[in-house]
Amino acid sequence: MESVFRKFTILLLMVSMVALSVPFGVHAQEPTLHRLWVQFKPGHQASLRQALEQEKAQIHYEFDELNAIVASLPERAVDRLRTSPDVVLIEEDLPRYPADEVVPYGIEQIEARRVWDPEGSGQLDPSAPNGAGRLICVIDSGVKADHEDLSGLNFVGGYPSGWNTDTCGHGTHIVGTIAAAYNGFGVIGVSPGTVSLYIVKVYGNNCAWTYSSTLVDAAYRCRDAGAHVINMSLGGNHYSSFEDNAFRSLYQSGILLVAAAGNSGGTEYSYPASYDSVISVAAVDQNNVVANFSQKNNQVELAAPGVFIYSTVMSGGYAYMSGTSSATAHASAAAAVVWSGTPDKTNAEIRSALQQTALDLGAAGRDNAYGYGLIRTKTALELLGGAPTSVEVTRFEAQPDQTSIRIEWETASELDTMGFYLYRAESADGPRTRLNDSLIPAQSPGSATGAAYQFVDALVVRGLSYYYWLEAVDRNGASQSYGPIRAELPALRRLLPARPRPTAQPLQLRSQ
Ligand SMILES: [Ca+2]
Ligand SMILES: [Ca+2]
Repeated sequence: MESVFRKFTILLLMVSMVALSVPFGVHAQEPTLHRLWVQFKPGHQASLRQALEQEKAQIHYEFDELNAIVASLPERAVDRLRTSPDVVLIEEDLPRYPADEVVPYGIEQIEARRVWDPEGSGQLDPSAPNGAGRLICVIDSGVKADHEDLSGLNFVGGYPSGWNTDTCGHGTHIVGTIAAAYNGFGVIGVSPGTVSLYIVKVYGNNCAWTYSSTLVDAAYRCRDAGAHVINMSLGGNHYSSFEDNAFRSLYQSGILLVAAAGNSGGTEYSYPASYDSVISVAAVDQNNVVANFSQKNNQVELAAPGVFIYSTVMSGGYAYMSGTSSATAHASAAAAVVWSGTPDKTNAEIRSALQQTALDLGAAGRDNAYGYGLIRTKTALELLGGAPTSVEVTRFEAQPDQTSIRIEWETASELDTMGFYLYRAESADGPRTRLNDSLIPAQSPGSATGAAYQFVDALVVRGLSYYYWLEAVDRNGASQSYGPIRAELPALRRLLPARPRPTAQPLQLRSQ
């Protein structure tokens, strides 16, 4: 560790000498403009505007109700403005960002995103399984296939004609939970836009009921379409020997069957969930507490989120729905994600892995409310050996110090960590410069304990925003990118007196 520390100190000093002569020179030519809220004294609006115009400020807004003008002006002008008799207060005009895509809580709760985007970057990890290559057949009310968050999905077909429309909304919500696209808006599915889907529409203009024969016919159509998983967010409380036989043979043919435990809140069986060949899924809330409506019996096998689930609706928007239906959708898609990472496994092996790795809830061991417990997608994948190597960065932050910006990050473990590169740019989409010439190595490769890292970027100019990215390299050489995160040394507090010249500081790498 000593030698590593020294090596990086030298490296950064070398980088400093090169960099010092370049960016500082450029920025000295053009004074940085500060975009500010300037509050004027009542009655001084016109004279403030005149003063700003004399300073060649760019005026963006005048808010009469707030006694304020928003303008961009050079630093020296700000100094003069501070002592102006027209001015009450000067504040920075702060950035406000657009609202992001909503990640419904269930996606995190069942460890789905930890499989395909562990760092939450908004980009799929190219080496991670995500359901691609598996086919889920959804037997429901059809789907609004032209919904903005579903239209890009991999629908391989459906039955009957009109399967791609939905007149009661249930199926559209279920499909959104299974597979809504990871596209920056709307919601995200457990399989983020990547699993293949076949849709069998068994309800007409209401979502009231269908015959068991129609359900069996639908399931056969799923099989004929090549389904790996059949999602049945439906059920009824009378046993049918025909259904039982049909589902047993479908299971024996290699298809994973998933159905809703039922929403009556009682202990009665619900079919098809309560056939031995079918996984019966209970609903839990965000706190892993079983929903009061979720049926509890000795056929309940797994639990998944099913209370206030946010997903796509047939009006084209998004809404909440509760039910073991939604829990079923989470379970089906989780199974597809696991299976896509371990395509050699059988349906029975996937089912067994989901049971073995479930988070035990309620009474110790398997119980009638939660079954084996909450589905854990990533853990199931790990059990089957299908998890990709990855570096899980749990914290990545940049903080201004007196004269530099301190970048810190931590890993959840060092099991797969080889090392890191840091990159910097002056805008979120600007050209990036790598800050370290050679890899910042993992502190204890192979350790199950995480580590903390620090890098001091001393080559910064006050008042400029910097964007940082962290590239984490795993032990197979594959990398994942984190960021950008943004930081700047505040200019305003330094307006008086004149700003000091930034000084370079050696890089620090510290062990935890
Ligand atoms: Ca989306
Ligand atoms: Ca339990």
